[in-house]
Amino acid sequence: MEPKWIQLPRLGDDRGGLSLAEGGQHAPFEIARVYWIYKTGAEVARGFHAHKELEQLAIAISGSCKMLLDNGSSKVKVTLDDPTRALFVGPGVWHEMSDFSRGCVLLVLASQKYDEADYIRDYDQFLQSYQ
Ligand code: T46
Repeated sequence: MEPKWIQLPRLGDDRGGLSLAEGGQHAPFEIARVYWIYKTGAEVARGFHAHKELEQLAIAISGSCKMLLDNGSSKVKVTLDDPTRALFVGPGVWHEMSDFSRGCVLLVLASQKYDEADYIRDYDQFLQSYQ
């Protein structure tokens, strides 16, 4: 599968960087929730689920990590290491995050509030639905 990257505005100047994401413009959805993942050890892998409806943008605003994306037919592993570039993670995409650098902060903008019922956490069940 092809990863979908969204280039965010770079408004930095000689004082430092400044980037942004507006709902409905840079994010192709209205933003209902923002969360961030930090202090994850280099040996830790997390994710291991797909969402049924949730749309998300993931941005490594500090440091780097990798994300495996799997749509049931093909997989791709990408590196998030640029605070001006967002990865779109749509519904029906199994994702696994790994290789967190020291100090990595992964910011995620989500289209819906948290709902555990939207998660598919069993890989066989995911394949049954999306393969
Ligand atoms: C995703 C990837 C990229 C909440 O109660 N509210 C929330 O908004 C979130 C995000 C999580 N939680 C609870 C659910 C679990 O009991 O926090 C706990 C840890 O979440 P989880 O194990 O799902 O974390 P990750 O890193 O595996 O996955 C997270 C998001 O949950 C998920 O939607 O796509 O990051």
